[in-house]
Amino acid sequence: MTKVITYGTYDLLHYGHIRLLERAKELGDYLIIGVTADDFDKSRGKINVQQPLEERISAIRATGLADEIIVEEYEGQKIDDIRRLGIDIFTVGSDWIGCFDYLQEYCKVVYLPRTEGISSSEIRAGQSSLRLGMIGYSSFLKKFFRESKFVNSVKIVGICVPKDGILKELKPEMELYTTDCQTLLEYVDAVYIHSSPSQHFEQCKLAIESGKHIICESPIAMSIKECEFLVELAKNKNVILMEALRTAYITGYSRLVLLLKAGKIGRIISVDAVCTSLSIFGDVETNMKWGSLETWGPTAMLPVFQILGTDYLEKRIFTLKDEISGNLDMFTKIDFTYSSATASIRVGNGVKSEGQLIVSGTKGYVFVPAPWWKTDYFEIRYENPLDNKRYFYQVDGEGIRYELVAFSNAVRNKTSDYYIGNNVTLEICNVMNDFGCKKDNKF
Ligand code: C2G
Repeated sequence: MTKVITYGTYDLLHYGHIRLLERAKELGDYLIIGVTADDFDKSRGKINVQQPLEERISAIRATGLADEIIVEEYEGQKIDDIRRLGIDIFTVGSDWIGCFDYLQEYCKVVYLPRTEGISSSEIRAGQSSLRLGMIGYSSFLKKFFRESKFVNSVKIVGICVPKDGILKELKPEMELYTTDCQTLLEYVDAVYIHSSPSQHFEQCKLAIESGKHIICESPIAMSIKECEFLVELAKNKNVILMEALRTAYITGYSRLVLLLKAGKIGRIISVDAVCTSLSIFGDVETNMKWGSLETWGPTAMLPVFQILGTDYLEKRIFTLKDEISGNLDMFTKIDFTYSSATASIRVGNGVKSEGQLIVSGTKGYVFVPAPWWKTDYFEIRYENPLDNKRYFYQVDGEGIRYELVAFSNAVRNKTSDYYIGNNVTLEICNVMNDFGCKKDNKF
C-alpha cells in the first residue's frame, strides 16, 4: 500500500484545495491530510485564518478524500509524521516548490501544479472588510493603525480626535478625520476607543446606541454599574463589545493560563505582576495624561483575576501621586487577599521596576520575564532544576494584530470569543471605581 501525506491550512476550503487533494489521492492508495492548528498558523505568520481548526477539519472530512486526518502543530512535525506513519510520498502544491526537498531523505517528494486564480486570501479579501474608526488622541493610535494593515478583514477608514490637528500625521491615511464622534459613527461599522479611561463609558454608550461594534481599551468603564449597563446595552443592540487588553490575545499568555489551570505548578498561592513605564501614557500634545493604574492596572490585574478569580476577600491600595501633575498616581500597589491565596500588582507611570510576572504554586512556580505582558517566553521551574520547562512563542506587533483578528472574527461570527471573562471585565472596572473614590486606599 502506497501511503501519501499532504498538509495545509484549508481555510474557506475551495476548488484549488480540492483539486490538489484529488491529485494527491491518485498518487497512492491511502491519503493522510495534515491540517494546521490555529496556533501553528499564527506562529508561521498566517494570522488571518478565519475558520477555527475544527471547522477546517470537518470541511476536509466532508470531501471524503481523506483516509486519515491529523493535525500539524509544530515546526518539523512533517519528519516525525513521515517516519511514524510510514509515508511513501509527501506532496504539496507547486507554490512550495523546493521548500520540502529536505524530506527526500525520508520519502518521495512530489510538487503538484497549483490551481491558479483562487486562494483563501483572495476569498477573504473579497469579503467586505470591517470598516473601523478610531476614537482618541494617544500616539498609540499610530501604532494601532500600522498594525491594522496586517489584518485583511479590517480597514481603518476614520478617526475622531478631541481637537483639530491632533495626530494630524494620520490625516492623509484617513477617509475621514473629524472632531465629531457622531460623524465618525455614521461612517464606520465599528470603533476602536483609546481615549482617557474616564471618557470610555460615554463614548462606548454613544457607539452602541448607534449600532456600532466596539473594541475599547480597558477599563471600558469606571464602575461596575456603568460596565453592566454597557454590556446589557450591547446585548440589546446585538453588537460586539470587546475589551482591548492585548495580552489576553497573545498565544503565549493564554497557553500559560491553561497550563496553570491544568495544575502544572500545583495549587496556586500567589500571583505577582509588575508593569511600569517612564513614558507618561496619554498624549503630550493634548497634555491629557493618565495615571499608573489607568495605564497599567487592567493589564496587571488580568492574570490575577484569570488565575485566582475575582472573589477576593479584600484589597489594600497603596499609591503615590505624581508631584508634577498632582492628581495622577505615579506608582500604585494593590494587594489582594483571597481565602487561600494572595496577589499583588505594582504599576508605575514615571517609575521603573522589573516588569515580570511570577506565579507561585505548591509544586513549582512560573517565571515570565519582562515585559511579561508581551508573553513570548516563560519558564516553569521546580525544586529539581532538571524538571524545569521553557516555553517560546512568536509575538508580532505586541499582540495588536491578534486582538484585531479576534475582534473581526467575533463581529463576523456574532460570538464574542471571551478571551476575557465578563467577571474580569467587571472587576477591573470595580477596582478603578474603588481607587477613584479612595475606598480601600491606604496612602
Ligand atoms: N493549493 C493549490 N491551489 C490553490 C491554493 C492552494 O493547489 N489555488 C494547495 C497548496 O499548494 C497546498 C494546499 O492547497 O498544497 C493547501 O493550501 P493552504 O491551505 O493555503 O495551506 P498552505 O499553507 O499552503 O499549506 O507546510 C505546508 C503548508 O502547510 C502548505
